[in-house]
Amino acid sequence: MIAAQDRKLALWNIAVAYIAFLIGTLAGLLQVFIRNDALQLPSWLDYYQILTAHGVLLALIFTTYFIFGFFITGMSKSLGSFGPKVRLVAWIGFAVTTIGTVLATIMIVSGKASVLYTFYAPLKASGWFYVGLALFVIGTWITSFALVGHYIVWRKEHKGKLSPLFAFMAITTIVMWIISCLGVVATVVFQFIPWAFGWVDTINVELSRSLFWYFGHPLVYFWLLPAYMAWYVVVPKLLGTKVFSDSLARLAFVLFILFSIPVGFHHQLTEPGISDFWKFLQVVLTFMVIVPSLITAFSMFATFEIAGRQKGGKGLFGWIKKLPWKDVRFTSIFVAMAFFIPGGAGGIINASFQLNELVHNTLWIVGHFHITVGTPVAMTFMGLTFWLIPYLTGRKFSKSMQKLGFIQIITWTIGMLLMSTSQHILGLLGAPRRTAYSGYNDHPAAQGWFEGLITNHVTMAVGGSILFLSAMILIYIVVMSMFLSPKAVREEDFVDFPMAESDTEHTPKFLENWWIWIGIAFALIIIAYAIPLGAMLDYPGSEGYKTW
Ligand code: HEM
Ligand SMILES: [Cu+2]
Repeated sequence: MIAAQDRKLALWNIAVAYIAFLIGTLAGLLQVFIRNDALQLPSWLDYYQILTAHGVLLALIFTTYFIFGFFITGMSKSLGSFGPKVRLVAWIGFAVTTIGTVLATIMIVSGKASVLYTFYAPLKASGWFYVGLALFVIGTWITSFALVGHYIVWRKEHKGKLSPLFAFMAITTIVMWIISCLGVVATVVFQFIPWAFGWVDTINVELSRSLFWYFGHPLVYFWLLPAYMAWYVVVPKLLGTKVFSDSLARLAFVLFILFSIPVGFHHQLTEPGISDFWKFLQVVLTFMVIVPSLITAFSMFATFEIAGRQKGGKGLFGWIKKLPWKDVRFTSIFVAMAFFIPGGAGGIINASFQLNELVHNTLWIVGHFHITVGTPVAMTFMGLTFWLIPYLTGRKFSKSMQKLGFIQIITWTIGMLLMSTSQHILGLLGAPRRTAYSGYNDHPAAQGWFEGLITNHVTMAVGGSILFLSAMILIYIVVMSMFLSPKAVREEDFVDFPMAESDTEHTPKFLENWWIWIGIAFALIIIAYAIPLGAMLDYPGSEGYKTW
């Protein structure tokens, strides 16, 4: 059991995450109904306001707070309890992040910032929305520094030793996060804030979008790497085995630092302000990320097979039957991984020059990120929640809770299959994303989109409702494990943090030499970005627009 003060810190982070999840999924439910012409909003509430809340609360707030809650717990468990300074800095980080979150949320809810979570210029929100965003990011940096500080203390006390795998992976993720946030901080502080408060008249749109996507792509890895940490470190323990290969795991993670940042242009393939050469270069670098992704897939299946065979699984696939399917902590993460197979393949499609033309800005993209962040990441976090909160509160995770956990996972799976499949198909047919319901003046082409078996309005509404039901079951589990479930008293009732052993005997030391990886990362960033961003500095600016 980790120190009580560290538990408190982690629990506060997780609590904020689930408040965001509650409001965010409610917004999602409304969206499904509005898009399908089944709900008309009152005049004071706007579709784009709700959609902004959904994107910000789920993709930014829920993920980030949950990730820090997980990191704080795992760092305290693997490196030992935090010292008073680390703890204080982590609380300051939490406070600053939360002030930013509250400020940005108030601006969205009061209708002053319906700019969607990408806040593309020249859409112009209240300046306080951007101040909220800046505080949010700076707050996460402060928490990150606390965790890095804790790690540095450990390294000093264990000279020449490799750090535990969990801590190494958390620090890798944080390094990537800090480098990538430089882009969003630059555009928010130097472009958006002066413009939104009226100190300057215009904004350089292409530059702001490029700085956003310099951050926006690694952002998806900031969500994904903590899920991978669970896959690498938690799953083997649930299977009763060790990490398949410590060096392979560390190699995959450092490759993510290198190849997740200099690739933002793959979100801007349709933009005229960037020449094809730079788009091409960044697309090539994008595809490099397939390497650590496949390393991860390989390690996972190797772990499954080894564990299944140790338990007596025979033949080519007999080991599959021996996996602990009745343990919701495992099954949830397995389903999450399964969703990532089509999710990852979709990512390769999106990043391809020509196919991007077909899917860009259509509902296909919405289908895509609901089977990447919306399920593989979110469901891994759900699978962690089942034991993480009881671990932190010292409460029981009873048999009936475990059953409820299964119902939650199954409903999320069904709801997401319905919703995301229909979104993928509708996108291919041509239906745009980020729109409230529009029949395009009853144009037959638009009407035809909704005639399919799973693309019709009823199926989609059912899918969205099942998802929301699932989200509410999860909220129930969270509230129970936080406040109401009986305290564990007997030894066997205590829920533990499943952290697998990892042999570092054969792991090369250079994998933990940060200067190498940070150095190469910056070299790649400069190669991919210096010239095209330099050219953008001369682009003319645009005045702001409020379209809502
Ligand atoms: C109850 C579950 C959910 C439902 C019913 C739902 C529904 C939707 C719908 C219908 C849209 C498309 C809106 C449009 O393009 O007009 C959307 C967008 C989006 N969703 Fe979800 N979603 C759910 C859960 C999630 C989760 C768990 C995440 C991430 C962790 C997520 C992240 C996003 C993001 C980032 C967008 C894009 C927002 C934008 O275009 O600015 N959603 N969601
Ligand atoms: Cu991307």
